[in-house]
Amino acid sequence: IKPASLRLVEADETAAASGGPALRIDAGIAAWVSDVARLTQPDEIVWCDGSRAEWDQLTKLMISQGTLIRLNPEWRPNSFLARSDPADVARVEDRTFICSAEEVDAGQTNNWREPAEMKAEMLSLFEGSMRGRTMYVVPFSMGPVGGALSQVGVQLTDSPYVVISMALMTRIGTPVLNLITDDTEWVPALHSVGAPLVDAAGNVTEDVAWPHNPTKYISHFPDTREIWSFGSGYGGNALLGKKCFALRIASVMARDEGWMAEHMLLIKVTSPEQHVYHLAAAFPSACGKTNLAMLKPTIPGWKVETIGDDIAWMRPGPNGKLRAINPERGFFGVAPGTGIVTNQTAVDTMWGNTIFTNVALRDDGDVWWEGLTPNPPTHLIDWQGNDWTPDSKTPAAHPNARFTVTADQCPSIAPEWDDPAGVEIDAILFGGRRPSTVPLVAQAKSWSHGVFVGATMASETTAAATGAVGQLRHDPFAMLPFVGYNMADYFQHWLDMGETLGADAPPIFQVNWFRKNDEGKFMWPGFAENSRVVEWIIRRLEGEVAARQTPIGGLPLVHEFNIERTDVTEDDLQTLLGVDKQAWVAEADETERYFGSLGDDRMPAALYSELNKLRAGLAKL
Ligand code: GTP
Ligand code: SPV
Ligand code: MN
Repeated sequence: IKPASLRLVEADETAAASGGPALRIDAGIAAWVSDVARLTQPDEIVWCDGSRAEWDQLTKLMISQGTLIRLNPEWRPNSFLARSDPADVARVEDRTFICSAEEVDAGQTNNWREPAEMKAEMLSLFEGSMRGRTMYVVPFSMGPVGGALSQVGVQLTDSPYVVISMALMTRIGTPVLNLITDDTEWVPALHSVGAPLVDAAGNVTEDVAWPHNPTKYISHFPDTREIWSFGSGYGGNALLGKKCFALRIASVMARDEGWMAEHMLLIKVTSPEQHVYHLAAAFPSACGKTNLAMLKPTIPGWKVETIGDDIAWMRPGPNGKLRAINPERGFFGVAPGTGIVTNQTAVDTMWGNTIFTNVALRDDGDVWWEGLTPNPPTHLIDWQGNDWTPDSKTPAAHPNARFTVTADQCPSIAPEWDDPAGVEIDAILFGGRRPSTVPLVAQAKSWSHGVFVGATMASETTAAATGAVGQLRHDPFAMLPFVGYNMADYFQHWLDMGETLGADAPPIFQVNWFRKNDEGKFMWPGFAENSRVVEWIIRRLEGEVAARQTPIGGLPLVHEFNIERTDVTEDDLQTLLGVDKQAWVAEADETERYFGSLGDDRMPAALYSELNKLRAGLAKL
C-alpha cells in the first residue's frame, strides 16, 4: 500500500504547485491502484496527466532504453520508430478470453474461462510482474471528455510505449481523472508486459527494447466490466481502451443498454448537390476501413471527410434516427499498402507526432514500408533491425506494421468528428476480403436481411492477428474477435435494434473490393475508385438509381454503374455485379452449417427464415 499512497500525495502537490486544477482522486481508484501496486510491486507509480512535458519525458526515457528511435526531425518532427519483439507483432486471438460467469454467455466463438479461475491464474502472473519498473496510471476517456455517449476507464500499465500510444489513441490525463467521482462508472484495465527486472530473490535482469512474456492473456470480465491483459505490448492486446474496452466490454454494455459498439469506420459524404450523408462501414481487420475513411473520390463533385477509421458507438438519437460517435482520438493504421498512390491523406496525416511500429528505417532517419512509394530505397534497416536491400527475400516492414497518430492531424477530418452528440447514420456497409461470390455492391432487402448479410460475412484472414494469412473464415459483422458475449445473442441484439429503429433504421449494403479473376488479380481497382460504389449507394438513398432485385439483394444495373476512366472491362463489371447461382447455393449450405455451430437454441429464427428465403430465391433463378 505504501508506494501508492505516497505518490498520491505527491501527485496532488505537483498539480497544485503547477497551478493546474487540483487533482481529485476518487477513493475507489486510489484503492485499486494501491491493491495493484501491492500485487505487482513496481518501483514507482506515476499518475499520467497527458501533458506535452510528460510525452517528452517518456519519449526521452524510451530512447535511452532503446525502445524508441527518434526519426529525423527535419522529415518527421516529434516522431519515433519502435521495433517490437518478433513474437509480439499482432493480436493474439487464441489467448483472448471472455470470462463471463456462464460459458454459454461467451458463446461458441470466444475462448471462455470461469472468472475466478482466470483471476487466480493471472494473479500469480501479475505477482511481482512490475518489479524494477514504473507503473503508470492512465485515466482515459473513450469519446469526447464528458460527452453523453462517452465512457471512462483507467489503465494501469508498466509500458511507457503503451502510455504514449494511449495518449494518441484516447483522451487521457487529469481532465478525465477529474470526471470520476463516487458514482461514475469506470472500467479498470490492468496491463503488464510481464517482464519484471527483479526476481523474487532480488536478482536484477537487464531490460530489453521490447519487453513481453511468451505467456499472454488478454482477459475480459464482462459481468464486472474489467480487463486484465498480460504479456504483450502490441496495440490491440495492450492499448486497452481500443478493442478490449471499446468493443468487447462496450458490446456487453451496449447489449444491456440498447446501443451498439461496432468495428466500423465513419465517413461524411457530400454529393455534388451539397447533400450530406454519413456512412458506417464494418470490414474485418486490415480489410480497408482506414482507406475508405480517408477516401479521395475520383468522380467529380463528390467529397468524403473522415470521422473515424475503426470503431463506432451508435444509438438512436432524440429524433429516433441512429447516431454514431467515434470513441477514439487517433488512428492505429496498417502501414504496408498505405502510400502516396493508395492513400495520400493517411501519408499527409503522419507528417509528425507519430509513432511507427515495425516499419523500416531509411538511411536519412525517416521511415519506409512496402507500398509507401512505388520504389523502395536502395538501403534500409528492416523492422527487425537488419540491413535490407531491394534484393532481400523478406519484407522491410512487418505486414502488420502500424502508424499511430491523432485524428486531428488528418487533412480530411470532418469538423464534427469529435461532436459529443455524434452524427446521424444514413447507411451501413458490410464488407470483407472475398475473392469470389460476393458482388462489388448489393443492397439488403430489409433490416433483417441486412442482419443476415452481416451475420454471414466471411473474409480472408490478415496479419492483424497471429496465425495463417489468406484463409477464408466467418467473421460476422467484422466482429468475430471483438464481440464480448454470445454471437447468437449479438445477432439478436442487431435484430432488436431494428425493432427499436423501425422505419428509421438505415439501409444496409454489402460491398466487396477484393474479387479476383482466374489469374488471381483484383478485378476492381479499389481505393479511391471505391467512390463509385459510394456514389451508387447514395443515389440509392436518394431514389435516383434503380436496383435489380435478386435473392442476394438489390444490384446495380450494369449500364447505370459508372466505370468511366477506369480500366474495368464490361465483362469484369458483369461478373462484379452478377449472382453466381452455384456459388450462392454452396454459400447457403455453408451458412446453415455455420449457424448450427453457433448453438441452435440461441440462434434467432429470423436468420433461418432469411436463409430459407435466400434458398427459395436461388431455386427460382
Ligand atoms: P484495422 O486497422 O486492422 O482494423 O484495418 P483497416 O480495416 O482499417 O484496414 P486498412 O484500411 O488499413 O487496409 C488494410 C490493407 O488493405 C492495406 O494494405 C490496404 O492497402 C489494403 N486495402 C485497403 N483498401 C483496399 C482496396 O480498396 N483494394 C485493395 N485491393 N486493397 C485495399
Ligand atoms: C485490428 O486488428 O482490427 C486493429 C488493430 O484495428 S488492433 O488495435 O491491434 O486491434
Ligand atoms: Mn480494427
